[in-house]
Amino acid sequence: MNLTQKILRAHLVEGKLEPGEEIAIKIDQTLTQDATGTMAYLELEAMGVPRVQTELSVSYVDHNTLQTDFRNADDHRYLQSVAAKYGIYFSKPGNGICHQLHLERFAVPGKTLLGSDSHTPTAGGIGSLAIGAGGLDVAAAMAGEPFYLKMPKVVKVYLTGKLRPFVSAKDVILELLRRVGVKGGVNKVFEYVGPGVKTLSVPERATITNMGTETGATTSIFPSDEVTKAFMEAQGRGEQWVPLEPDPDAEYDEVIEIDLSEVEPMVALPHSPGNVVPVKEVEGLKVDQVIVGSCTNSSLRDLKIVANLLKGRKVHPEVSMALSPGSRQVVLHLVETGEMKYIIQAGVRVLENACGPCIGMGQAPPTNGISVRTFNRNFLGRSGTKSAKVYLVSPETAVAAAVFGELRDPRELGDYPEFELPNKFIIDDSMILPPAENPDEVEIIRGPNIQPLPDFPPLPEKLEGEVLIKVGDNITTDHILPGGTKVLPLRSNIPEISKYTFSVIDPKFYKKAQEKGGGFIIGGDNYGQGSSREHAAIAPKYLGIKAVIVKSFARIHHANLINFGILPLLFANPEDYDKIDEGDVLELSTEGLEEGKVILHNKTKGVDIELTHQMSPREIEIIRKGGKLAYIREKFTKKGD
Ligand code: MIC
Ligand code: SF4
Repeated sequence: MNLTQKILRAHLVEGKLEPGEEIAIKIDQTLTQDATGTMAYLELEAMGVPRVQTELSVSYVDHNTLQTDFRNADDHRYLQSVAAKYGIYFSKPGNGICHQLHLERFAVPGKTLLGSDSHTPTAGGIGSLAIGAGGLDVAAAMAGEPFYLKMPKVVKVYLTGKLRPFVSAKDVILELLRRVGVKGGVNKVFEYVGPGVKTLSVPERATITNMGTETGATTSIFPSDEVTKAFMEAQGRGEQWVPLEPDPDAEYDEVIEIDLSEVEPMVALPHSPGNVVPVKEVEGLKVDQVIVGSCTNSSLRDLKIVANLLKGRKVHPEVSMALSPGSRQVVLHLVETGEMKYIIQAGVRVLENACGPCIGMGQAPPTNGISVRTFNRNFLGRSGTKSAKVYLVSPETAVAAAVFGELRDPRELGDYPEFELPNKFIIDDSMILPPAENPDEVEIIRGPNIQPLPDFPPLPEKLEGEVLIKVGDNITTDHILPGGTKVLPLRSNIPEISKYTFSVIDPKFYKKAQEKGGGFIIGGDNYGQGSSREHAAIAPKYLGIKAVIVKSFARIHHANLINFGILPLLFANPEDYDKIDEGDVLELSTEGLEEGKVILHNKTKGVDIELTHQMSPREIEIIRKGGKLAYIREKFTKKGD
């Protein structure tokens, strides 16, 4: 068996481990972050279980930390009180980014982790089977429900050789993205094996599994070996280490080979992480802004290289360089070794240990600005400036851009600095609060911006309405519902946040949806790629969207649509996409769902179009009930009878 099959087998609750089959697995650990967490905990409360049923659940606060008014702070207080009551660890704002922290302090090889954030696979760097999901699925896992997914294909990524100086893990995942694109990983797991594995440290492996998300993959995973053991010992968690590797004769569905010694410095061009070319091809591009950070590249390894490359150098006069470190542990080390001094001396703007600019919380680039970032996403408008162009690179290439004022091959910086990672990390968990010992005494604190989740009725037999928007391929959840300083604080208030639905593409969408009383969305391939934010399903649902009809879906968004009772339908013949325009009136009956065939009648054009779907019988049952909350409530009520 391969590694993925081994972990899945050990956690299998239902189904067969055959690609495409629906399986259910037991979840050992969960994580949430604040931007998806408030909704997830409102859902958990609605399920009526008194304490979480997992081995470990952690609630992190890292996204909404700007606190420009009461709303973020109210959410933090709500999250802290829910965590205390329900048996969840709470990581305070300022402690760091959820994925970096989970890797440092909690992730365990061989365990399953479900997180309400699409970059949960970061923990795959330590050998955990870590999957991103919508908040409702994570809430259900906390309540003890298994997690359902389509058994993915397992791709062997065979690594040989060793990275050369100035080429790092980010370049490896950019190279994979160059080869497979942003939908090349849908319903697949990338399992990294081969002699090259041992040349990569755990944080480097985590950079690769983190950004594997951008291929659409279910997750990515590395074996747990001596390197993993040393990392866990240095984190004071040696006793949690277990060895884990695929059997020597393990079988895989596909094979990709990467010779690490041949990887070049790479860059993802605007506006997709899949637009990858070697840095050499865009050399000389003038740069306005450089930012290092995000859950992809903010480990101690990454910031040490940044500090040592900046030593004795200055940020170019026409460049603004910022840094958002991954965790307090990382910063404490940089302070202790004096490396933080090189960063400050160079003229870097040091920010809080949080997601920050990665999700548009501050540091928006200037008009038409060129921004070079070590992040994982460069979707249109995500930086906060719609006319800006964001380029994704490694920490090494970011420093070169900051120093030269233009994109350059980082090897032009001269000698690659020597640096060492500590045998013992500085461990200070004082910003991680354990759950309350007397949960009954804890009162949950809700601010005025925290609105209960609206109730959605069961699916009607007949759906009729207008096409409110027709979009193309690779529409991201940032298109459907953006992040940023204005919208993110509304994550616990569906009526308010729904006003921003599709605002990046069509600012009139909200008004139109209101006037028409809802309707349909038409899209192309890979609809809903990117984030796990279930708000990209809840807000359209709230506005009366009945069905989304596309050529293909991204995994998490497909699940979120079902969870909130929006029909996810597919064109049986992709060319029928051309037979529908915005403004057309459509009509369909949901009778044929169980048979997998739905006939759509385009009343405006007078044509019938054949549709299909990828929902399992269980998912059809959920959608018929109006969503997963209603489905679970019913299940728990039955259990209680
Ligand atoms: C992102 O990187 O897009 C986010 C913000 O972390 C999201 C979660 C969210 O929208 O809250 C993700 O990746 O799932
Ligand atoms: Fe935070 Fe950015 Fe990572 Fe999302 S991708 S979890 S916003 S750092």
